[in-house]
Amino acid sequence: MPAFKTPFIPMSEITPRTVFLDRRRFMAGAGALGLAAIGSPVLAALDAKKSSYTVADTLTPRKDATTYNNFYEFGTGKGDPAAYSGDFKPLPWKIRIDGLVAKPMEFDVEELIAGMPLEERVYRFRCVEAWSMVLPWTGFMLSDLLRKVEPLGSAKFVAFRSAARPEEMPGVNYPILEWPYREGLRLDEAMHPLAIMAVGIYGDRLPNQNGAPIRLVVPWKYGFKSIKSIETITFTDSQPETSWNMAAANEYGFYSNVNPERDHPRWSQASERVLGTGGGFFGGVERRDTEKFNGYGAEVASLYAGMDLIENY
Ligand SMILES: Nc1nc2c(c(=O)[nH]1)N[C@H]1C(S)=C(S)[C@@H](COP(=O)(O)O)O[C@H]1N2
Ligand SMILES: [Mo]
Repeated sequence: MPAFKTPFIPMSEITPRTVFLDRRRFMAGAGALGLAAIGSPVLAALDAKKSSYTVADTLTPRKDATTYNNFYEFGTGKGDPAAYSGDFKPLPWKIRIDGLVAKPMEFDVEELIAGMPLEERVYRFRCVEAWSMVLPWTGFMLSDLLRKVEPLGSAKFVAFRSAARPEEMPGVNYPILEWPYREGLRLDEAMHPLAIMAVGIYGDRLPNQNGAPIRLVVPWKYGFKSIKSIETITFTDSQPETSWNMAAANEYGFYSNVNPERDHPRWSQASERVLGTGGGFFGGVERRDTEKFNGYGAEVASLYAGMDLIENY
């Protein structure tokens, strides 16, 4: 593994200097990409039923989806997660669900994968940085997992935490974000059928850089809500703290529903760059208009009836 070095660059810091650093570091990391790609254990391809939750958009090439990543536990450069996640051990893996539930449980992820009805869904995915992709995810509905622990009536939110392993995840040795990375959903959002726990992309198990062995995918929200490599899920009665909100509350709200009508304080959210269409660090030169709720409004807008989505960004 090449020597790891991360400068202090928040996700929001899209400046010419960042671009310069990133390009240089991306090139430096490129030699390690092949190694990192075969660093994950060899596992059987996932056997999943095709879901009707699918969009017809052109799929993002696998190569782009696995080499252009945000996963700050492995560094802040887009190429860092692919270059520096080779030592990460996604197996064996336990995921614990606790808090305001009748039956706190711990699951072995392999047993979970064997026991859950797996589906493949093609979702649009929109990063708050204004690039987007379209991926075939394999997974199961988050609601099917959450029901197993029998949530109490007092539970109103669900809090998620990623692994934070200084030995395996070089980025967590730097105070870039509050570690472990944490995210949260309101309970009704978490129970929505579009919210899934993903264990694969393109029919194969998740590469480390995409959040192995298990991650959240919430396609109507900005990408940072879709927390990777989850170790714990906790039911709470108050809104949980989330890492990006703790870092810059005026820029990254708790809801973070994709919304072209509410610009980021420092850039427009009206359109997005399509990942895989060139453009290096910027993740695409082709643009498309950003859709409210990332195009999933027909399914999810009712969750926010009566809410001011500019105020509750
Ligand atoms: N634990 C953790 N989860 C994370 C992140 C992260 O840095 N750490 N980055 C988020 C952001 S900003 C995005 S856009 C997506 C990227 O997912 P991908 O690499 O599979 O495209 O992961 C999200 N989940
Ligand atoms: Mo993101």
